[in-house]
Amino acid sequence: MDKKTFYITTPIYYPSGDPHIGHCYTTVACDSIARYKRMQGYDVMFLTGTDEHGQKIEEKAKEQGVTPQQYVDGIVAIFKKLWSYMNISYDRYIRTTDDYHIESVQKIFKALYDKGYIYKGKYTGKYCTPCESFWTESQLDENGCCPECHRPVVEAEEEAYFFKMSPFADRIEKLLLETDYLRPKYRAQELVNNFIKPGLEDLCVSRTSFSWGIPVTFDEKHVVYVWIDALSNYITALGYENGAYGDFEKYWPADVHMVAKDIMRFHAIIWPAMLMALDIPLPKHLAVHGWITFLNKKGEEQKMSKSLGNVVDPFMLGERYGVDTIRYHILREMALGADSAFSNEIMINRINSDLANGFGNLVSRTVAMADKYFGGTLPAEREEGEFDQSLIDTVLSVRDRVNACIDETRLKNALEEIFTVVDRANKYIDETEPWKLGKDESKKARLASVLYNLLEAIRVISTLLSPFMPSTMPKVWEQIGATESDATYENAGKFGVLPENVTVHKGEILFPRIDIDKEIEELNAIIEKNMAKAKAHLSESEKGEEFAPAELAPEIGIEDFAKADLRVALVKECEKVKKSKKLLCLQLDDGFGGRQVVSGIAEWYKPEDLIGKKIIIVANLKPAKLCGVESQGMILAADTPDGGASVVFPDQDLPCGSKIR
Ligand code: ME8
Repeated sequence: MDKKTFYITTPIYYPSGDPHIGHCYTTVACDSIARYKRMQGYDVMFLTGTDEHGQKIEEKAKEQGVTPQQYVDGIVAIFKKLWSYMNISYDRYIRTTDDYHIESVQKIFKALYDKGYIYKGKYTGKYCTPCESFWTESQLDENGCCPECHRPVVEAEEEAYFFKMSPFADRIEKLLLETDYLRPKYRAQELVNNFIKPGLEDLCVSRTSFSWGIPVTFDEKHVVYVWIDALSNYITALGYENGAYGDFEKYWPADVHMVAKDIMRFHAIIWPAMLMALDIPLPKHLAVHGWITFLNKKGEEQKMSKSLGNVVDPFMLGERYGVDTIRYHILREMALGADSAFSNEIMINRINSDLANGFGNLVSRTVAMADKYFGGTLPAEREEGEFDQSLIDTVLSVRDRVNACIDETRLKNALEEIFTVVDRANKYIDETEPWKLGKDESKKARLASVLYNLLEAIRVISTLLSPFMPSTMPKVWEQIGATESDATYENAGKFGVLPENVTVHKGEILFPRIDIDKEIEELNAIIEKNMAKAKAHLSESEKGEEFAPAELAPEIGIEDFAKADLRVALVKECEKVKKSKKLLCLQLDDGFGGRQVVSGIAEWYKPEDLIGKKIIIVANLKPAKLCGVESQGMILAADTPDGGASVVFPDQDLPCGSKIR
């Protein structure tokens, strides 16, 4: 018989900045469920990816003088590096710039149009005439002006396609209120009251004011706008309406979509409406979690934000405490649906109490005693005693209790259940006092039973913990003398799996205890430094815009740096690129016969500021077209605190073509 399937997805993240601990939460949560389901024998499809189109990406790329594709490629590489660092076992990674996704979205858009669910209308919004950009109310700056140039905006209209939502209102209301699609359920009523009762508004699904998107096939000046592109990923990644994969029949409907509350509405209302319109079965569950917020020293909860300098960097945490420890901590702290405050104190206390003193200590004490009293190998003689059955009962019931939590996406509770066995086993040590038994030759059989029962408890605990902490648990198995085949899901429901004369192996301390005062001092110093930096930039900035240095890119070797060929060049001519407020086109003497480079610095430099100056270029960059003009390279400029750019000039007159290393 075919294996049962299980399909789980994270949101596809915007590659508009470096990923942080918030992105890690959803991804680690889905990874743990995916691993658990694989352990249970399911054929799992775990999907994650990136949502790469839109005006914001187009703008950022322009600012940096690169193409949108080059821009997203750079950030996607960081996302993938983080996922590999965090041990994320995704089965597929979708990028909305992948050809097969584009093909499917175009077909989906056309199908909805042909069915009469998409129609052409007019989009009304706030328009900045000088920037030629539409903005939503929430994107405007604090004075209600354009967030880019800070000049007043006007109400304006643009032609756009809309998706008709009203035909699906009744079915969606039933889905939310009468099924267990939405988790936690208590959020359903607020969605119905806020969005369905007042009448479902049609959704704008195309734009003409920017071009970095999937073209509408039957009306090429339009690109598909945000949600039809993004939400479709869950089916296009399986091969819906494309030939790249043939997994739609096998895995759809999805078992779990997991998202944070910011995008709950889109997944609870718009996504079901789209699927209903396409006659596709609905996903089984939408699990919504809250925000990881940052708890500052005054005990106030803050949104994590780059400009406040309080973004928690998962690479830094992983290096200090270990990736599995961080995985455990974020999952253990957040209840489904609720926010969870991140603070260094909470994290270190949690690591010390649960991992160092709780589980780590259980393993090291048990293994050390087996080593000390029996030279590592338990004898065959046994003597049952008081407290054994109570421990065994707790061990034997835990798997079902964890299963129930996993099936309801309650990972915090799943970990709590596993730790009831850790606590029970530690209590069993206090009750049976093996150190006393060890001193009495006549109690050796009893001691062997006690240690065997403890090793069995650890085997079951570590098996059930392995989806959450995948790299540490094999080390536990090594220490307690278990093989991978002892540590299976099936065996997690049994007691007495290890051989009676099992041999333990003393090993490294799994979770070293952290000196909380010293550690907090160090971490607070890091955070204060970040905050001070962010603040200093704030006061420097004339416009009152917030600034914090961009996060460091991942480390590279000298050989990677050497691939970039940087040269000195002279600006001979320079002019603005027509139809663009941001781009300058420079004619350069590069020492090799000349070249043309386009750069997104027109807001800060007039052509005459640059003509006659020596600058530095990346000379071996693949040519790219910006606003239709070919650019053969890129000029070096630094970010300024107010969000501008400052061109780098050599401090002496160097010949054109001089190499920079
Ligand atoms: O919304 N705490 O992408 P996005 C917890 N592209 N989770 C957090 C978090 C925090 N502080 N910050 C981010 C988008 N997340 C769209 C989605 S899906 C078809 C399209 C996580 O990059 C959380 O999962 O803004 C949230 O839903 C997601 O990142 C938003 O990611």
